[in-house]
Amino acid sequence: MKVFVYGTLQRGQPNSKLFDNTKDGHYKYLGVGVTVKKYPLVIASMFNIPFMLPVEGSGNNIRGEVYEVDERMLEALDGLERHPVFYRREMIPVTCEDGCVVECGCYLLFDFRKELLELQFYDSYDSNGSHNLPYVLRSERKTNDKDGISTVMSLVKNI
Ligand code: PCA
Repeated sequence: MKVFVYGTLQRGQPNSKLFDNTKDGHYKYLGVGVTVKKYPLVIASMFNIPFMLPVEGSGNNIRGEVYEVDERMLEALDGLERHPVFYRREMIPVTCEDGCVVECGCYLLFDFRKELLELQFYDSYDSNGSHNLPYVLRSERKTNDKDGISTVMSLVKNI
């Protein structure tokens, strides 16, 4: 199955190492991709987490990376992204470098708080970009809940 990643899972970004745990299955990097549709891509919460929001036609065509992953790797990615509780994986069309359009799984934030639509919309994500909002690793989050996920959920989702 193909996945499109646009955030911290991209090469050189804070969670890209996940792809290299071979006990979590296997992957093949297929190249850069751009979403066929426009979406808002925002950086939110005190941990500066990137979220693509399922509002088609608003925002930008998002640039990311396309991977072929096996079943085990997909499970590992779903685990990291807490699909379907936190991000939810949905199929979206993506244009690859060769111009072909492929359907890819992509982690979007559903049931998000409407305030997120007032944030700046990006067209690609780099934790160390000029926005000065570097991603805070789960291991570095100082919250009462383990890895800060419940804290983040209450900030960005309507739950
Ligand atoms: N990880 C997933 C979704 C957002 C994030 O940080 C990704 O890179 O696509």
